[in-house]
Amino acid sequence: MSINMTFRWYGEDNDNIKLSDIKQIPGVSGIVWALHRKMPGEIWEEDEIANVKRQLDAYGFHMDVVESVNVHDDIKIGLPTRDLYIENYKQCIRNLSKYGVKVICYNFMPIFDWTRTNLFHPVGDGSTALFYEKGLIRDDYNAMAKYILDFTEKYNMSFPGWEPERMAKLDALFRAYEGVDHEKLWANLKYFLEAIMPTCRECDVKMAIHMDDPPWDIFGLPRLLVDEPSIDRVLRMVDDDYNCLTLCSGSLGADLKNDVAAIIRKHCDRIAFAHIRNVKHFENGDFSEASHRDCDGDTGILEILRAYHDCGFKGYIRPDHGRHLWGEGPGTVRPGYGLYDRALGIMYMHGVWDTLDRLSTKS
Ligand code: DNO
Repeated sequence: MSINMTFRWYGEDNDNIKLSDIKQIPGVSGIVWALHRKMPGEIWEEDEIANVKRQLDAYGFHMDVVESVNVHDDIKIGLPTRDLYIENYKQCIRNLSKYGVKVICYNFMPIFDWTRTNLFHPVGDGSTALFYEKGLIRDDYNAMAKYILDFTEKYNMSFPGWEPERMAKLDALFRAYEGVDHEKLWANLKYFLEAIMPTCRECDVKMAIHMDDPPWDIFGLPRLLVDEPSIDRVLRMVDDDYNCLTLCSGSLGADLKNDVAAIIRKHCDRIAFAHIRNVKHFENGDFSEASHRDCDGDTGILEILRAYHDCGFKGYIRPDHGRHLWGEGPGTVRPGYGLYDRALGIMYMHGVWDTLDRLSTKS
């Protein structure tokens, strides 16, 4: 049973990794891409999409998965201006579908996307990885944002979800989210999804919501997609084949109570996109990201892959964050998105998948 393996790439002038490098990793069929210079709410124009398509075509990669078309804060907050941004979002869906896009990965996290306290934490073997120090995420969101923004400024690298333009108005953004509690945010997500589902159907584009990372509230901001009940809820709330998941094993796996493999078995047909990432926990609540090898973390990578295999998973898959290896470090690599460890992750996943294939044809 074949697997649709993909690799996230930030774009020609925005990533030190070249498509020609990715081409040398065995068994990668497509590139997970985005127009990273777009602000949430802007329309992705056809000529801009066509330009990326030309680049990917030259290497025989498909462009079926976009990560991410970011959702404007006004939609998450539920302001009257949301309808305008929803119209723009629909136009993005239409434009993307013309170039073959099948899945849009997005998130509904208020203000921040993934949150870590150290981007290059020593793993102990000479490599570094993204790290979350629980004690550092308390009240002072400005201090944490400053750490990330100093990094992006120093290395002239902006991260999706951490756009300097948005971060510059952080206090105002926090004020705008006052009163947006969990239920309000759920209602705003429902409003957004119900508004765009007809366009998704018409264009055959699946919306695949990413889990919240980490899967708990931070800085008093509500986070929704954190565990099995919340995943059940989003799928039931808008029960449509085009309302799907980006099932991120590492985001969910940051909370040891989550049984990621069980969630996969329950909802496999609604998982459009699988992110495979391994996480290692420490007793004080801190966690570090780890290699994809099962025993290097506590996420249960083997059981997760077995669950996808057993269910006949038909979606797209990619290695998620990797460690930084062999000279990769600040300035040479996007945190979590180096070449080598993600390539090793792919080979590990292919090894497991091929073995499961072989075993299942023999039995
Ligand atoms: C982390 C990524 C996320 C993801 C967004 C989707 O590295 O998996 O940042 O792209 O949350 O919108």
